[in-house]
Amino acid sequence: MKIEEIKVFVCSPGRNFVTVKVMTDSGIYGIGDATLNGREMAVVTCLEEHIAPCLIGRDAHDIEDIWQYLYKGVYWRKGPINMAAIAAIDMALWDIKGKAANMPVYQLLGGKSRTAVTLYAHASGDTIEDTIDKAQAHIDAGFKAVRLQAAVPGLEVTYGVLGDKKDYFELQGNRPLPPEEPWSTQKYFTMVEDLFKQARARLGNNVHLLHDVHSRLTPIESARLGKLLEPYNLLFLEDASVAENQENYKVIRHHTTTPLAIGETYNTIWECKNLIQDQLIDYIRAAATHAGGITGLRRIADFANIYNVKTAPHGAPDLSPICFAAHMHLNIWAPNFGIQEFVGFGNEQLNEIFPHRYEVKNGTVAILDAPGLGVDFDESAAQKYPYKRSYLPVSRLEDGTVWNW
Ligand code: GCO
Ligand code: MG
Repeated sequence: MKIEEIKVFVCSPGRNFVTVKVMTDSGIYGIGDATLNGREMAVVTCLEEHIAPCLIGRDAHDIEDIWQYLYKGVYWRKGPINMAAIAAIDMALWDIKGKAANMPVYQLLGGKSRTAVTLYAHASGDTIEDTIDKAQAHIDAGFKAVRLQAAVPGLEVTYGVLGDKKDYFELQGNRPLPPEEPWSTQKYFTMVEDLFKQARARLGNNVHLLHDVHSRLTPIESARLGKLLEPYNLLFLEDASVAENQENYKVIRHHTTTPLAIGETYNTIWECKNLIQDQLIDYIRAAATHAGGITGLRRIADFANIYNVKTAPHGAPDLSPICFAAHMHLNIWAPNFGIQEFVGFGNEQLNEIFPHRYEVKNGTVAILDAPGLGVDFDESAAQKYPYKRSYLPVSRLEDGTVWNW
């Protein structure tokens, strides 16, 4: 089954998505997600100019060989742009193999380890009360796990808090230049302890609570936060500090038993090898789109399994429904699956472009037995929503210093 053509699309149904379609001479095609928030067009160029020409005429069944060819063969290994491009090709090839075998991808990975995939929902509010109200609504809808984020009083904006926006899919289209957002660790600490104290008091102990710090703390501050939150029994504390230096997490781990999660920006196993091997984290959050596709993430999951680290794939709104589907297959298969982040299936435009039959019931997604990934891509619908340049915000301390993401 030869690869005949590789098409690349960028569309913006509220936010930008880069999609790859791999066409074969058998008539079967596969799709992949190559979205890299704020650097979309760099991935498009990588795919169109550098990757697509090398793949025409190759056997679409050779997933592993093509992955190695694009990873090792390029000389310039790793990196978010290259790995997002590899990821999209890889997902598309798994989609093709599944369709050719008339099987869902999870069957090709080794079959199912569970009957449904547990999700965690987001509750993000302008106030602590508002956040807890939103969490309660998710619990009432059947969710067993909720991530809590609340605006930090005294800061003009807090990243990830929705404010008056209906959902995340409205948020990003209007950032033609990176907005700058202030950060104060001191103000944050006052808020965050209250948030979890009040949440446990109102929501009880029968729900898993999570929190994302977006890497704003130094390791010793993260250690302090982990200790402070121990009484509230979090499922995990996410991205407390950056781990470019993986040793950072030794400082945090040494001081707290709050479970730690990291990895949504990772591109390969190398960025988390020591974190996993030294058992410095509990959940690895790498995403198929950013960590080399299903092939890349499968390797990370298997390695993590040896060290009791569970998977918790990134599920932000800047990953397309194709990535969501890829995660579903990995989540159904992985013996060490933990939990899947979930922010909803998005707006009407998004669902028109990426039709699928995945459904949420009681905070879980059931297995879908459609062949391949179980999601499609409508080219003409995508054309209605052209690319709009858009950036993530940049974080600064109150004195103007550029701060961590
Ligand atoms: C999450 C993430 C997102 C990211 C976003 C960046 O845990 O969902 O932290 O909010 O910031 O995906 O592109
Ligand atoms: Mg995060």
